[in-house]
Amino acid sequence: MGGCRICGGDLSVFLDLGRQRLSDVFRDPADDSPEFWYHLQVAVCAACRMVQLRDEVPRERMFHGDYPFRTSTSQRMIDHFTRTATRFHEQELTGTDPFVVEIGCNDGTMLATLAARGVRHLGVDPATSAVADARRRGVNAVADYFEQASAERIRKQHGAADLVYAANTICHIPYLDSILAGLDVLLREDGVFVFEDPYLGDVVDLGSFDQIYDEHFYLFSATTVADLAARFGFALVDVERLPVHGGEVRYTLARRGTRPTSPAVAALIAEEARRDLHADQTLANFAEEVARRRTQLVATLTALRAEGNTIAGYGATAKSATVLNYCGIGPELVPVIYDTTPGKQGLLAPGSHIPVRAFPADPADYPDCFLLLAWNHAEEIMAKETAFRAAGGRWVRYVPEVSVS
Ligand code: DWN
Ligand code: ZN
Repeated sequence: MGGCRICGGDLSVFLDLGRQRLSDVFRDPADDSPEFWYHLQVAVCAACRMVQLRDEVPRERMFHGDYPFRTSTSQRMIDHFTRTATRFHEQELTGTDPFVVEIGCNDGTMLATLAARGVRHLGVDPATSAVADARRRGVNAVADYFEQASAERIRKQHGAADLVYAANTICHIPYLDSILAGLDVLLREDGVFVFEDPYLGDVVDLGSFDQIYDEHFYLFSATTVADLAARFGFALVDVERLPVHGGEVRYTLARRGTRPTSPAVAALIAEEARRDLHADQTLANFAEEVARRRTQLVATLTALRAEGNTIAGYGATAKSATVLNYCGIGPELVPVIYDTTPGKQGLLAPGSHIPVRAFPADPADYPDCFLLLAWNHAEEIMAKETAFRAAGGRWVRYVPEVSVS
């Protein structure tokens, strides 16, 4: 087994989610070529306690021109990023002619607000089709991977950045040494690097094991991010818990000694120590809960089908690849998944080969039960689907526990 991607320490696997397909590679039904697979095992480092995947999937296989996910498929996420951009504009981008870079800008949902306010900006994302969508919104974006070499190019062309931001991107990148070296080149002396990703503490609390898939290489915490920052001359100066995507933390890094540290950092690190978040026993308990969840979910779906109910998946999320393939759920239990993303419709979900379709135009064609694969958008979805529930429809959930209601 290779060592920790951060410190080279020994890794120990605490959760094995089996042979998995790439979570965002939806398949043409006519394609009969062998499907790429990798082994999804989750490990913790004995030295720095960073939780990470044991195997690394080459980035070009995951983040390519046809990457189908679009940030703007959720109104609640659009609102979140509009608020984020407004706050940046008011608090961080207050100097003369400020410059902001977003790593993994996707369709430009966050940068669009800053572009409309005339702020100098650049989005960087390897997904060319998402970058094309961003440009259509009036956002300056380049199709590229962010790393030390591209950071040097950006610095040369645009000058130093006041702020570098990344949402749901940094946990996707195994080579954080190159990212932090790139930030060192690109950031102004007193600039900040702000990123937000799923929080290990929430994943453990909710048993949301589907936050683990090829793209989510790390599960961060305040403890491990503080350690990571210190290794590269940065300091973790602020943390903020976010209610999006089932619980995330927004981390703010600055060059060591350039910014005061918020008391929130020590408070979250202390809470993680108090609850033994990184302890082998905590992680082993989490793995046991994942196995229980699988047994309960399969039993629940099997019983619903045996009673004659029709079932459809709600949201062909990347996360759902982990759940469906780990639980062995295929078209015999869930014959279709509905999703609003045009780039996923008409294709087959990775591994399970469940067809992905647009939602039925006529609510009479809705199933008896929806398996809520986009559980992280539950609030938004429930508000939109009141008629389904009113007509007697039921929701099957597996986060934070298996339930039918
Ligand atoms: O980290 C990542 C997150 C931010 O986005 C990436 N690695 C990939 C992707 O993960 P995901 O696919 O699990 O994200 P979401 O936001 O949970 O995906 C929601 C899916 O559900 C999308 O395909 C859109 C769809 N959807 C829908 O059909 N109706 C979503 C909503 C809110 C809806 O009402
Ligand atoms: Zn380590």
